[in-house]
Amino acid sequence: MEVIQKALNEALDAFDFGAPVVGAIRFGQGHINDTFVVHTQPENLCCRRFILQRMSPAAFKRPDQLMENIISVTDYLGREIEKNGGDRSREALEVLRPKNGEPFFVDSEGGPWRLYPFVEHTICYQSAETPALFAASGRAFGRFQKLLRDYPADTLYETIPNFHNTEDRLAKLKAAVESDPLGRAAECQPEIRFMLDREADCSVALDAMREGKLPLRVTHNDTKLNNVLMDDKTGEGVCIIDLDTVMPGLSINDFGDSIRFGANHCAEDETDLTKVNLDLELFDAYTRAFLSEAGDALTGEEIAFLPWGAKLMTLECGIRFLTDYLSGDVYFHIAREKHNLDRCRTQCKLVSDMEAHWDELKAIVAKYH
Ligand code: ADP
Ligand code: GN1
Ligand code: MG
Repeated sequence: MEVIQKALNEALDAFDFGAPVVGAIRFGQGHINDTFVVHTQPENLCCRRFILQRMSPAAFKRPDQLMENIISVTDYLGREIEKNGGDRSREALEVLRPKNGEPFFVDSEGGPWRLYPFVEHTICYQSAETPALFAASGRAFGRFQKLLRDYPADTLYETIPNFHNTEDRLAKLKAAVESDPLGRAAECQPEIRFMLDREADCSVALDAMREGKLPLRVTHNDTKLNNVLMDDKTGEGVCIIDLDTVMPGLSINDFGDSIRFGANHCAEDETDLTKVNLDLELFDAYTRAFLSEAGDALTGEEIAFLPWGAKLMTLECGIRFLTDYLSGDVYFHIAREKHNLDRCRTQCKLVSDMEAHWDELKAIVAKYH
């Protein structure tokens, strides 16, 4: 935190908050950006809050392109939401420009900062406490996909090239094992073997895409439960956030990443693997809810591939955590030693569970097809 205090102060100066700033503190549990909640105190009014974020330089090489994507997508979503009678100020993110009128601010160290209004009266859950809550997130992500159905995909920049290219992710793991810069590979042999044993799986969705069975669509690509804000009274999904990776992708990956993170009762970094289990009731609730919104926009083949989305997003995320551990934790934020290795292990356990329940996953999807 101290390291970026100076940059944070510069960013606080760069934006017009419309009232005196009374504090800025670290916020949320994202693994990528540096996120702060800014409190302001307008005269005679309640405190107004904002989300100020330094976009991760490790993840995003072209913040200019990234912000162009986000501004354009949020404008589009806002218009669609309005057309459907919704409240765009609550249901779509709004980019607030710095005083210089640019889409984002660059601090003296080169760090890119952006500002959003804080979406109030919402809760950001870190785990799916009930099937009803998980279903609400499924409807929200399904609706998001539906709303962007006609968005011109070819106008979007690829903010992280090969983001969900699982073959490429495995190749990067192999390279990290080979170079092993910190000598960590020896202790990760079971996890490395687990990934290598599933090399053929890494091509399943990509092959289907290359064969024309799975179309490229505008997708979110990071559909964790904590990337949707839920209404604190009704429990319904209000606003999809974390739009850094909205770009052309596969619908099954948006479905799958939600399942990876949410269809269990443990944290992503749980160290007691006996607690890490796929919950079929949660899988069922999410599948039904996601398809109730996105179903009409998807082809039968895409729907049939949904279990693969779940397994591949989980496998791929495990591969990414392991690669980052071997590389010295340069990408995902960590809070303790071996954090990325712990995260990798939960993903392996969930993949094994999905394999053990494969026929049930297919049957649940078929039920709602
Ligand atoms: P990361 O890429 O690091 O995950 P996010 O954009 O997801 O960054 O933001 C991190 C966290 O900040 C979110 O999980 C959520 O808790 C909170 N957050 C982000 N944007 C908003 C917003 N506009 N209103 C309220 N909370 C937000
Ligand atoms: C990151 O940004 P956040 O914390 O919502 C990551 C996802 C991973 C996830 C694992 C841009 O998501 O791809 O699946 O961590 N986002 C990026 O928890 O790499
Ligand atoms: Mg996030």
